[in-house]
Amino acid sequence: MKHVLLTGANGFVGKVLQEQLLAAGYRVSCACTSPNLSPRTGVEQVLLDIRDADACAETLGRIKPSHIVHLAAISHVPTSFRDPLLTWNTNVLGSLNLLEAIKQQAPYAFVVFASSSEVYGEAFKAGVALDEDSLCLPMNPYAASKLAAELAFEQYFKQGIRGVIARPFNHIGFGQSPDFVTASFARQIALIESGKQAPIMQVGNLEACRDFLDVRDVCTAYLQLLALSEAQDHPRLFNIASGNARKICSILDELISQSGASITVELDPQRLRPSDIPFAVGNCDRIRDVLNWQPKIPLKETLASLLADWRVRVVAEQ
Ligand code: A2R
Repeated sequence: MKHVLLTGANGFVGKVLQEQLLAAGYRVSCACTSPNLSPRTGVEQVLLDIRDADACAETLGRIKPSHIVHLAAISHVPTSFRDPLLTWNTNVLGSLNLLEAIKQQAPYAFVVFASSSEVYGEAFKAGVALDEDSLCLPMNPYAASKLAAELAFEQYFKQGIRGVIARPFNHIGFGQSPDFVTASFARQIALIESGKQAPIMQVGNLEACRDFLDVRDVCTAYLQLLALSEAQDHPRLFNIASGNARKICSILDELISQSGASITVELDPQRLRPSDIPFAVGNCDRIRDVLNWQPKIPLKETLASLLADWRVRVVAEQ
């Protein structure tokens, strides 16, 4: 049976991916830093801090997974500015610890590394959809750490480790932290609807264009990338993108129209990122041509699920 070790299993993407892996027939070992008190039935829990090299080796030696999806990371850009050491230790050294453990304990395992479209950084200023051969010019510690981890993966691939690197564009959906723009919008709308917030929304830069994907579509792409373990020859690097540019204000308009509440929008200068880029869209030719993957879930549906999630979550908030 195919047995996958999923790092970062309790995160936004990990929770969705667990479901899809189980549905696809994988045995799933979920690695997390603290126990999940209500784990998904059918998965096995593993406590693992990837900054601990010995623990990585012990875990890989015990589990001997056939597949690995490496999601664990400090994934929040402002946190990476606030705590670069934590970011580099987790995203780079943590990845190296995992790679060494794979090399020593599970050398036949096939690994999918979740990097990020953020690695392109300043290259987005060209204003076109970027493909995998585009320059990488990271603009924040998070992006730089992901690019460094990619280099580490490429080195281990050269030494015979099997796997691929994915660069997902902005994925959104239920369960995401309100630190991210669409979740922040949905949370505020839900708070306004429930009378917990005055009908004024605080927003950042609404003019930026992004390549938004439903997290479920991104997880489908990860599953298809795992299936490359059966292929003789394949590219090592894939954008996960829709190729569609969407202005953030169009997302806000759609969410407000789905709410029906009367809402005033106000700019909050604190929400403007120091290094914001106006246009960040991915070329998706490779993943479409090699895997026949493309996003299936309409944006309207994604935003409806996001709003429905926040309507439930704000009830539980103080
Ligand atoms: O602390 P936990 O158990 O909640 O796990 C977080 C995990 N993580 C770690 N796991 C092991 N050792 C560490 N030292 C460590 N530090 C953090 O990474 C958390 O559950 C997970 C990341 O989840 P999110 O922040 O929700 O990220 P998301 O959106 O699920 O993104 C998944 C991946 C990330 O690598 C992104 O950079 C990439 O997709 O694009």
